[in-house]
Amino acid sequence: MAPRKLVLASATLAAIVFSTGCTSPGSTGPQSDSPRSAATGATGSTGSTASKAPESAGAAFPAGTPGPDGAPFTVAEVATLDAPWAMAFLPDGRALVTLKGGTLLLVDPASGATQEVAGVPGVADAGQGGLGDVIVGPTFATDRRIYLSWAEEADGGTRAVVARATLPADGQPRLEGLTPLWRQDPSSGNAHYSHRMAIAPDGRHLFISSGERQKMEPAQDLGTDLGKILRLDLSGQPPADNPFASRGGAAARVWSLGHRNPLGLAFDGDGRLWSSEMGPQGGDEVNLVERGGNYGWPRASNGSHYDGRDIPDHAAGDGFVAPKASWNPSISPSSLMIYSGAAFPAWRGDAFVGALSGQALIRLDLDGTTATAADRWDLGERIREVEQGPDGAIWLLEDGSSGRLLRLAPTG
Ligand SMILES: [Ca+2]
Ligand SMILES: [Ca+2]
Repeated sequence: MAPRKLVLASATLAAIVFSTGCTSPGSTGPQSDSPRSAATGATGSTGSTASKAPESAGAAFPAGTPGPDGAPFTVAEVATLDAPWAMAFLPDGRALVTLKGGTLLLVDPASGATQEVAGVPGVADAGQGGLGDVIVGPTFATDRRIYLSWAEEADGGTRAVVARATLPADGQPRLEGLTPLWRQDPSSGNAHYSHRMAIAPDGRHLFISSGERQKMEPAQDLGTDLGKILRLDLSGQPPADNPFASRGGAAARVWSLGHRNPLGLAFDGDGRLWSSEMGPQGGDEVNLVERGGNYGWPRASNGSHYDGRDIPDHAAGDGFVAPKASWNPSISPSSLMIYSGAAFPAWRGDAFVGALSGQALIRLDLDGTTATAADRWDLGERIREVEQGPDGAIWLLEDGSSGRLLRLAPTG
């Protein structure tokens, strides 16, 4: 586990409470989306540094150590968190970080100091479910609005929920006015929620990835949310110009179908929507998400079923939209970020995928509508989230009960 030693940044140690939880990455299957260990070893970091001024603008970030061989970046460890799942930066430079167990943190990315945000709803923390994605609304500067997803108990199992809330600028960090916008229908077990969110560049449309809950065939059924990417307005209603709006019901929410477990969702600089999707045995995908497109699951996949049964590969003329990139064997793509920062100018417009079983950060060259796998940096840990910081640094969250928050900055 040499990479863990490489990235310890001593300047940050005082602000970090380390977990003693198991970090063995080999304890889950190669394509599992489950954390690498159960909910053991709570870090107890929340609130422990709440008295520290949450300022980061202009603050010095911790110095990093060299990244993997050939990487043009250093890696600095900023915090260690208990099963972090997603992060999003606020305009003031702080970051919101979700912990799968149901905690939302405000993190000072310079010191690693954390504050717990109150008012987070109860979550169904089991299997792949728990607190999920967090994004900052397009009008946050004026209305302080954020969007949150999580898994909740429901008749017949659990389901994903997406809600909006406000994060007041003053007082103790808290959510107010929590308003559910969408509940995944139907309910099911505790896997393949997806529940990743992205707001279109027009600032008016919320896209939600809704996994197929391991049910497979519903991904082809317009009558359910399962296996779809959905498009709603910011009040949760299906816009009249959605591709299947005239059919009403669940179909009216659908933007694209035939998805398995799309855990990454991001817009590029030209307004195209991309997703990263967990395939079955092999066949992980990066897709360009087109209006009304059918992405084939479970009828077409460049992978196969876990029991070895074949699934026809994507092929011209099969009626399905083929992935722009796919992986065999699996990498287990957890997250997707399209880079637009200044720190790595050569990578502007490129896509970055965090890999769970692949334990890597992967870069794809995006050129218009094509995507070409370009770099794969072995990080020695399951990568749960990839995000771009305000200064163009690349931020990662590791998976599991002692998942580190890492900052990747240009070398030299
Ligand atoms: Ca994010
Ligand atoms: Ca196949």
